[in-house]
Amino acid sequence: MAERIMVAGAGKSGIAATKMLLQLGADVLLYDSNPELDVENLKSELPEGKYVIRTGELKKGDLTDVNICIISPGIDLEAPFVKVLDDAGIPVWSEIQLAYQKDKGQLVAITGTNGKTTTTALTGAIISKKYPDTFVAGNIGVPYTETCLKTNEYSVTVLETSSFQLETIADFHPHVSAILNITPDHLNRHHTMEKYIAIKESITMNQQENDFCVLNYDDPVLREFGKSGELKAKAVFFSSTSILEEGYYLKEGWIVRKTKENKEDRIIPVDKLNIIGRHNYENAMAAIAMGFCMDVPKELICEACQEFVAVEHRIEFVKERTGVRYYNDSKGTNPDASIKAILAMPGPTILIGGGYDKHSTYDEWVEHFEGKVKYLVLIGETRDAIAECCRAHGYDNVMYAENLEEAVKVCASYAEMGDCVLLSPACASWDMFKNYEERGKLFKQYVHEL
Ligand code: UMA
Repeated sequence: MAERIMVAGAGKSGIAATKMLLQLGADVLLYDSNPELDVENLKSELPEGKYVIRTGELKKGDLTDVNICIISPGIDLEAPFVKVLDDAGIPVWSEIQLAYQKDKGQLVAITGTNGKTTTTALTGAIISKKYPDTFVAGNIGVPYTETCLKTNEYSVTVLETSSFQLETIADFHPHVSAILNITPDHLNRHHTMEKYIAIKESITMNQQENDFCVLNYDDPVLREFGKSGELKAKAVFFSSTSILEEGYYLKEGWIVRKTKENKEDRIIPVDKLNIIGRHNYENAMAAIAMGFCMDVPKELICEACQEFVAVEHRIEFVKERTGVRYYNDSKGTNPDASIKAILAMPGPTILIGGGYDKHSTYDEWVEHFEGKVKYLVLIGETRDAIAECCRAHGYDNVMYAENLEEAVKVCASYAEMGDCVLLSPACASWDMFKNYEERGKLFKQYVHEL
C-alpha cells in the first residue's frame, strides 16, 4: 500500500510543510476545507513533486493511503476528519512537530498567552549575538517547516509556539522553554482553563534535568508548576513584583539577576529599553533569562536589549498628530493583552476595541478603563457583548463605528492634545480582516491618511 502524508490546511503552515515534504520526496495529500480555494494558484506555489490537492468536503477513500497527518494550527481537533484519523489510529502531528524532527540544532521555544511575539523576537536578537545561525520562527509568522531544513549542529531556532501548535506535539523537546503567563484565551477551542493550561505546560513534557524552563513567578499557576515535581527541567523564575531568592527581578529601575551563590548582578536599567510597560519588562526578563541559559555573555545580552525596538502591531507607536499619539496594538487579541497596552499608554486614551468572538469575558478589561480610557469605540462581531458589559460596569463612554476607518476618524475627532489613540481590540481579527497584521496595517494607513 502506498504511504501518503496528509497536510491539513493550505495556509502559511500547510504550504511550508508541503514544500518541505516534497523537497524530501514525500507523497503528499494537501487538504483544505475551503471549497473556494484557488487550486491553480496553490499549485503555482508548490515545487515539482508527487502531490494531490483536495478542497471542500473530503471524499470517502481520500484518507485510505494516509499514514500520518500534519495539521495546521488553525484547524480544530474536533473537525470530523480528525476523528476519522483518530479512529483509524493515524497520528496527527502539528507542523512544529514535523519541523522539529528535521531540526539539527538547538531549540528554544516560547509560549504564554501574551508577550510571546515580543519575547521571541528579543530572544532571537539576544541569541543571534552569540550564534550566527539563529532562526526565529513559529507563530510569529514564519512557519518552522520553512526554516528547519536550513539548521545545522551549531544553529539555534527560537520558536514562538501557540497552544494550537502544542496541542499535537509528540517528541518535541526544546533545550530552553518559557511560559510567560497564562490568562483566558482561545476558550472557544480549548473549552476549559484546565485544558488550556495543560496544553501550555506541555511545552516542557519532553524536557530533562539538563534543560531549562523560564517561568513567571507572579503567575500563581506557573509558580506552582515550577515548584512541582511535574517539571523535570530546571525552573528559572522572573518576577516584576517580588525580589526572588534566585532568578530575575526588577530593583531600583534595573533588571537584576540573582544566582544561587546569592550574587546580585545588575543587568540593564529598564529605561535603556525601547519597549514600554511593566509587561514588556517581564518579556525582557524572560528573554534575558533565556540568553543566560544559552550561555550568551552579559555584554552581548545588554547590547541586544538596547538595540531592540517594539515589534510591529505590539504597542507600536505610529505617529503624533496635533498633540495626539497613535498606537497600533492589533496583536492585543485578548482582554489581558489589551489591559497591558492600556496600562502602558502615556496619557488619557481613546480605545478602539471589538472583533471576532472567541467567547472571552470582558469584565476585567472594562474594569481597567477607570481613569484611563476616555472613550471606547467599538467595531466588529463582539460590539454588542462588549457594550453590554460596559453598561453592567457603569462605563458609558461607548461609541459604535461601522468599520476600522470610521473608528479612526471618530477617535481623531474626539481626541484632545495629550491624548493617546490606541487600537487594542481584545479580540481576534477574523470577523473583518484576514489576520491581525492586516488589521494593524490598515489602522496605520488610516492614521497616516488623517
Ligand atoms: N482550514 C481548514 N480547516 C479548518 C480551518 C482552517 O482547512 O477547519 C484552512 C483554511 O481554509 C486556510 C488554512 O487552513 O486555508 C489556514 O491555516 P491556519 O489557520 O492554521 O493559518 P496559517 O496561515 O497556517 O497560520 C498559522 C498560524 N495561524 C493560526 O494559528 C490561526 C499563524 O498564527 C502562524 O503565524 C503561522 O501558522 C506560522 O506558524 C497567527 C495566529 O493568529 C498569527 N495565531 C494565534 C494567536 O497568536 O493567537 C494562535
